[in-house]
Amino acid sequence: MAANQQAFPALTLACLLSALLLQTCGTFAEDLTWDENGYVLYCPCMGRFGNQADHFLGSLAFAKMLNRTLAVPPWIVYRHHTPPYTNVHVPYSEFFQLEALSAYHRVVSLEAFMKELAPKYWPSGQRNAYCFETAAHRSADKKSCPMKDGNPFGPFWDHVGVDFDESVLFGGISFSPYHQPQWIKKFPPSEHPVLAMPGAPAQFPVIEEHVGLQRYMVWSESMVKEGEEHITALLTRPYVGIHLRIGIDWQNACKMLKSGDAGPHFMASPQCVGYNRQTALPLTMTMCLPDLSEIRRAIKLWVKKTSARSVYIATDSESHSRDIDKLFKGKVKVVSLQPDSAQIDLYILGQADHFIGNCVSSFSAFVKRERDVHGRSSSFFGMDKPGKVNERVEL
Ligand code: GFB
Repeated sequence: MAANQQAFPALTLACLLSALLLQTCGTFAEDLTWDENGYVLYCPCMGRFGNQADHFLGSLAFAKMLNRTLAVPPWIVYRHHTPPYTNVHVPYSEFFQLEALSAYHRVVSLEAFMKELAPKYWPSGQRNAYCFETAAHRSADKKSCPMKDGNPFGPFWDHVGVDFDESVLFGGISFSPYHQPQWIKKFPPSEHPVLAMPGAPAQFPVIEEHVGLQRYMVWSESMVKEGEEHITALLTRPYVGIHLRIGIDWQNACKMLKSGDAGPHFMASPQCVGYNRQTALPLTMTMCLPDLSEIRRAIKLWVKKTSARSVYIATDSESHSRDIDKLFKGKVKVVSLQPDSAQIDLYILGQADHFIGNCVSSFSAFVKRERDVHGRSSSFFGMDKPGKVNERVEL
């Protein structure tokens, strides 16, 4: 992937023109100007893409709540099974348009912040870390934020060239709007210009109020081009896209449901059982880990309902394409790619005429949110109508 950390040639030209007229592109122009309202920096150090995306939406909302510019971090991609096994840090703009975020709030890429602004306004020696007291208690001296302890923390801050000097601890506040006045009072930007945190200042999963921020996550031109090329080459519309999250780590995670260690709110499940704990619908094992008969049932149902001519299978494991193929006796094309980029799967699922996702997976949740923004239909394995228990088996 081409590193496109902060160079927006086409955009820069557009900005130059509009800057002459409107002076609107401050955040994206080559020469960044310092925001006196301060910045929020964080490491997307929990989970893989879907988890990081949930956290990103909450962090964006948090930065807006404090009226600080968000330094948008790169995505952390893990290579647990591929040499050299080190993490890759993919600039946000490689997958999504950074500039599209500014319709909601002021942003700058973390890479541009470090290159253009940090040397002058946040120099070494003045780099404070901010964390909960409880987090600091886990460190060796019990009073330092564990900013660089272990993977992915250390490699992340090393990637952007940051060492921390002092720790500022806080407690008794959360990232919710309820505590906005306390944040502002505790950390005025004049004294605390850069709030750098070990993790995202956000909840997981994303809270209901922030789900709609997905509209500002717009695929980059190169992702659209690549995704559309795959769709044209492989699929005939209408097509149903399915997400099979069935690999070994997922089987282990769903065991918690079976053993009763998890309630209806388990990872991304609020997206289908509802966000209110009091009124949440039951979360079944089929919704977490659909077996082959449920996979076949749901696909058959939605292929029939949408008169689909092809099925796209995205999976973390086995595609079951032969079994699915048999269902339609060659009348429906069944396609599965083995993309090394999860984002291509996400793109293709987002564009499907209907999507069947996994209720508990934040990878599916990304697709569901994007489809909701564009008014496209989605269902889940084990739940044909989101927010409604399956009453009978429709075929
Ligand atoms: O995205 P993610 O946070 O979703 O993590 P969950 C799952 C990762 O597995 C994705 C790969 O980011 C991909 O790298 N993956 C899963 C897939 N499904 C697909 C697929 O259909 N196609 C492709 N190409 N890749 C959480 C994890 O996963 O599950 C946590 O973030 C933890 O670390 C937990 O493992 C149990 O919410 O599904």
